[in-house]
Amino acid sequence: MAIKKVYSICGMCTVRCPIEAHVENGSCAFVQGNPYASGIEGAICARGAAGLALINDNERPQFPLIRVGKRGEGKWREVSWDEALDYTAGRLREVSEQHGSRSILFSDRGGPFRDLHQAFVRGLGSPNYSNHDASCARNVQHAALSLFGFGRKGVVYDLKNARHVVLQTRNIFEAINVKEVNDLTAAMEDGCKLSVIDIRSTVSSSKAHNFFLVRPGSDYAFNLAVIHVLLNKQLYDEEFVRLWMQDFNRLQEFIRPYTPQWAEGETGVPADDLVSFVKELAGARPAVVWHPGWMTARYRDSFYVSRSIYLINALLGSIGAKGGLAVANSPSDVGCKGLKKLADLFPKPEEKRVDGVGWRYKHFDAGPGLLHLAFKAIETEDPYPIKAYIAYRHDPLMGFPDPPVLKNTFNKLDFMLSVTFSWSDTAWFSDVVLPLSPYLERESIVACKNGLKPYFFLRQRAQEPRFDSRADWEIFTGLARRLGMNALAFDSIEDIWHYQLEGTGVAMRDFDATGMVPLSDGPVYRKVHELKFKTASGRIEVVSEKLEGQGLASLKPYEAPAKPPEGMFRMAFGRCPVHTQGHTVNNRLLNEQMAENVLWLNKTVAAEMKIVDDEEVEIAADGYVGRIKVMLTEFIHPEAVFMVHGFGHTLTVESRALGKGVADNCLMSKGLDLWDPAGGAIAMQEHFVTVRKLS
Ligand SMILES: Nc1nc2c(c(=O)[nH]1)N[C@H]1C(S)=C(S)[C@@H](COP(=O)(O)OP(=O)(O)OC[C@H]3O[C@@H](n4cnc5c(=O)[nH]c(N)nc54)[C@H](O)[C@@H]3O)O[C@H]1N2
Ligand SMILES: Nc1nc2c(c(=O)[nH]1)N[C@H]1C(S)=C(S)[C@@H](COP(=O)(O)OP(=O)(O)OC[C@H]3O[C@@H](n4cnc5c(=O)[nH]c(N)nc54)[C@H](O)[C@@H]3O)O[C@H]1N2
Ligand code: SF4
Ligand SMILES: [Mo]
Repeated sequence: MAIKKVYSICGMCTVRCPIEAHVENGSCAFVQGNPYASGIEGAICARGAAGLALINDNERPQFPLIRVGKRGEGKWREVSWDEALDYTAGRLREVSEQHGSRSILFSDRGGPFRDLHQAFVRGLGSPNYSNHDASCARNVQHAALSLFGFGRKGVVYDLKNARHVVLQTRNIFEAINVKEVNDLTAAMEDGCKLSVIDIRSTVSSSKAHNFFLVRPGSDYAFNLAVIHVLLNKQLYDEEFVRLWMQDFNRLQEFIRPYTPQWAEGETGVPADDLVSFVKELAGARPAVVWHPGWMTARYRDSFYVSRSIYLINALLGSIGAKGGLAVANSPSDVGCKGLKKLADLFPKPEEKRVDGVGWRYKHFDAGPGLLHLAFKAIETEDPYPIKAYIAYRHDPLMGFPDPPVLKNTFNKLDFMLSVTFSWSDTAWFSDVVLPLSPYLERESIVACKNGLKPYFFLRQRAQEPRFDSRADWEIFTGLARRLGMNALAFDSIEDIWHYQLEGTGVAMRDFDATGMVPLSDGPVYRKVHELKFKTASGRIEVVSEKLEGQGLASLKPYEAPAKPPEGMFRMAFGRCPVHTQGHTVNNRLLNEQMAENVLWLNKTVAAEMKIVDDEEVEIAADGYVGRIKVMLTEFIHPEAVFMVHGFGHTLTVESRALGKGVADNCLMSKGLDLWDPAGGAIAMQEHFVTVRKLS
């Protein structure tokens, strides 16, 4: 039988690896990584391989739905697309007329397809385009901005050429990005060293040359001591510092008290071990990647941890270096024209953002703002009311703390829409659910990946939708047409692609061979004196005017994390290799791999509590009580318990996920108010729980 190969982009997680889908008789039969993509070479992770189970899943929204019962009651009317889009457009128009277009809030997932959604929100006339990142990487983003003037994606982790990689709050071999895994594995085969700093052992730590098990929340102490050793023992890159570090003397002064001996008392890592580690790092510089972290919405000082990591990389001369945090090239950096932006179809709204970003909080990135502050504004109507909310590819009732409080907030809305390909608590709570075709059944706008070798890439439909679902471009152009946003009312995806590619010199047929169009012949590195920072001084700013202007410290003195109250544990969380957040738990293949989460508990502590391995216990915090099995290990810090995020589903429409395990975000009462004014993100690991033996 003839097999058709379709080059596309995985959508099982936010990484979006290039893939090759094999299609037989119009059905997708097999998926693998795109063999032509560097660092992928045919590879895919378990979740990517389970993409077929997603399209074959009958337990996902199959038709447009309009709520008939109370919010969250799960009573729906199945409607045609015409009715759903007419109804949605009508409700959005009503809100706009009554409260102004600014009263519509949209939350998205960051990434290469956001231009279409940003265009839609601009077309609506609202400044309130937001995303999930206040619950993910905002602290890293803001740390990069405060030091370099550009965001975290202004550099790439050149793992392939690194000689020493440090992972701190980053579990690369389980929280997967296929290219990163492959590049790091290849580098390690060539002698690259790996050091891991975590509160528990992971697959990453099991492969590491150095593993530091630190007290939860003490990372800043560890890093300050590293800087202390680098400076005190003159191990840093003097040329880089002379060229690029502004206010270096302020760092020298600040770091004096933070000796390795002092840090030992905070982190539990012996001072001598830390000193030898720093010497190893200095020996490998500048080909060092100390990863600044990804899911860093954890502590009140996570922003300063990320800042300290970037400073360490700078001291090692690894910013911009081959094998370090090399500069990510955009198309214009390699002499090409970038994609024409759909957002430019409409003027930028002049209205202030409802979350205060850009005016009340001048030090934050206005791009997607801070969603938890927009949620707060729904409640307070300060500075103005928000009356409609569109959750696109977003499940804040699982991805943000304290769902009961958030539901109350959502109850103040006149209209709530969810666009999604799987059920979620947020979709269940919405007024309209528009079923998105899963990625193998839809095409997306052309995407651009900045990097050492920037390229354009394309998501193409591998098969027709099994149900009455649609692609996002179909949904948003359909709404645009009904709302009189004519510029965005494209008739076909080809029209959108042609618009985007205008002036780039790239044609659609250029994607045929591999699904990707590289914009440079090979990787392009900058020499150290060619670096460019977008700060006022043009250098890396140890002291940030923007932070200081808001009354915030650039170099924050260390404050030890709170000790868990007697009989309680700090609630820690993270990922596992076979699930993506909460949205794959009901996937048949992945559910077979891991159906429920367990509670990691320190063995010695468990023995004192007479809890044995695999026993079911009660976990509770502030009125929320759950039951979960324990997994005992000596390799977790005794102050913490840990669980994989995304479990504890309660929707009856998801039979495989229903009632399995516990949802970590339910254990974070009042957590929406716990956020860092310097970094902007929510601090989700500042919560304590009790664990009780049942019998
Ligand atoms: N398989 C899989 N891969 C994914 C995802 C997924 O859902 N599944 N999601 C993607 C997304 S959106 C993201 S943001 C990334 C997240 O990627 P990561 O941030 O690497 O993933 P996490 O597992 O959240 O956290 C990493 C580690 O932080 C540790 N940790 C917790 N508290 C502390 C602490 O106080 N100090 C230190 N040093 N370590 C601590 C945890 O034990 C965990 O091992 O993964 C991406 N890749
Ligand atoms: N307590 C706690 N909270 C967390 C975390 C944690 O570890 N613990 N992790 C945080 C992190 S790192 C992140 S990134 C966020 C993630 O938070 P979310 O972005 O909300 O999580 P997802 O489950 O990836 O996606 C949400 C919904 O989008 C739908 N979806 C997935 N892909 C697509 C798509 O391509 N298009 C559309 N329209 N819909 C899609 C899914 O069906 C799912 O219902 O959560 C954060 N919140
Ligand atoms: S890391 Fe896995 S799930 Fe995520 S995009 Fe890549 S293949 Fe897909
Ligand atoms: Mo994330």
